Amino acid sequence: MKVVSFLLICLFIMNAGFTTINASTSNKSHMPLNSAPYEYFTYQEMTDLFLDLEENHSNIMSLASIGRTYEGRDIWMVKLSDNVGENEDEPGVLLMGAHHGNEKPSFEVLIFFIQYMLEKHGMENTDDDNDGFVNEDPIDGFDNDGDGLIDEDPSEDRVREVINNTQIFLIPMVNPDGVEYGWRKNRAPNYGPDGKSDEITSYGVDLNRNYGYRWYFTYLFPEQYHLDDLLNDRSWTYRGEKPFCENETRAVKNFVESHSISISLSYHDYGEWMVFPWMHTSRHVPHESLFRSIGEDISKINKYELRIYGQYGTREYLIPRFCGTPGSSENWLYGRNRIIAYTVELCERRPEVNPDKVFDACWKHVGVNLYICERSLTVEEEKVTLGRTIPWNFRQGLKIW
Ligand SMILES: [Ca+2]
Ligand SMILES: [Ca+2]
Ligand SMILES: [Ca+2]
Ligand SMILES: [Ca+2]
Ligand SMILES: [Zn+2]
Repeated sequence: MKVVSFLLICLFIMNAGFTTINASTSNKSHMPLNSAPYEYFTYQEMTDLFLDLEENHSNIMSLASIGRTYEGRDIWMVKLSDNVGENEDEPGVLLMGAHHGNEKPSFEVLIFFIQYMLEKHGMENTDDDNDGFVNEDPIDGFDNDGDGLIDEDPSEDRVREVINNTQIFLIPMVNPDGVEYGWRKNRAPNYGPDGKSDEITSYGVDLNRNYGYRWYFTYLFPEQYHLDDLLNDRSWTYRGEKPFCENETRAVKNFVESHSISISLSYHDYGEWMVFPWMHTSRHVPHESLFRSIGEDISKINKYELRIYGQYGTREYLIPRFCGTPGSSENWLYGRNRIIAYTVELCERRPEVNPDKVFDACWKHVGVNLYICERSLTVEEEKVTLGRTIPWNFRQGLKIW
């Protein structure tokens, strides 16, 4: 049902976008009174869709389970690329959603993106807005042709080029148990904070605190990291007994370590802002200029604020500026694997139920995802040339590689 309606949705967004674009930044109104709340995919609907899409697009899409959750759900990974069955010498992009199960737009944008890519890959270049020009206004947040409409005629060739030249890996629901249960953490039982209790004391680990990078650093500054919460199995940010003790984070770890990834986005909601490492200290990352350059480019497309942890006057502070998120995926992706990794917080509120707002986030992030795929073609080289603007030594911080 959702597949069939995809084109209609596209048309709807575009039409909605055209009339409201100028007002949208200042428009504080919520959902129109008569509009039904947005219906997000369920895990089962997403699974059925992916099985269906794989069958119909097996040349450029493959579906694999990278692991199972505590409740036995497969953690699906979708790959989009030409020669999809082979591991080609093309840059890899990793897009993840729903580390937190109650952040539904984070998987919705990825499901939307997958459908968009498969649909457009097989299409001739099309004059989407019927103005006699073809592909004159790509999804980049700007009115490229000055006709008052934004992003109304994106390029089908662009989709083909991205699919032909990169390998896109998507894990839309890292935490399907949490999605189904409708909460932040996963659903594995806890036996006390250190696993030593005889009885179940609570359920769930915050998966975006369970990645194993600078895990023990938090003990140096317990108050700044809200260590009590990280260690309390009943809290929303409980990080688990040890790094990668959860099926979901281990599945991502094994996947990343067996694939070549250059850039990664992890979608969350909410707030309409983005961050990049470090997440455990306000000190600058070695590749800060590269992180800023890509982050600022993304910001032009989605108009989200790029927040910079280390930017705190002219001094560098060891402790985080605003609490930080030790154990987050970005910290480990960059710290251990040198992947240029961001968190993107979608939407203005949670839950976002206004269909216009959800569609708007989906549409913008088609542009963002296409952009980072394109940027992945040069990023390994940029890591060397633009790379380490900050000298890396013990005075600057702890040695990481
Ligand atoms: Ca077009
Ligand atoms: Ca056109
Ligand atoms: Ca335009
Ligand atoms: Ca545009
Ligand atoms: Zn989140």
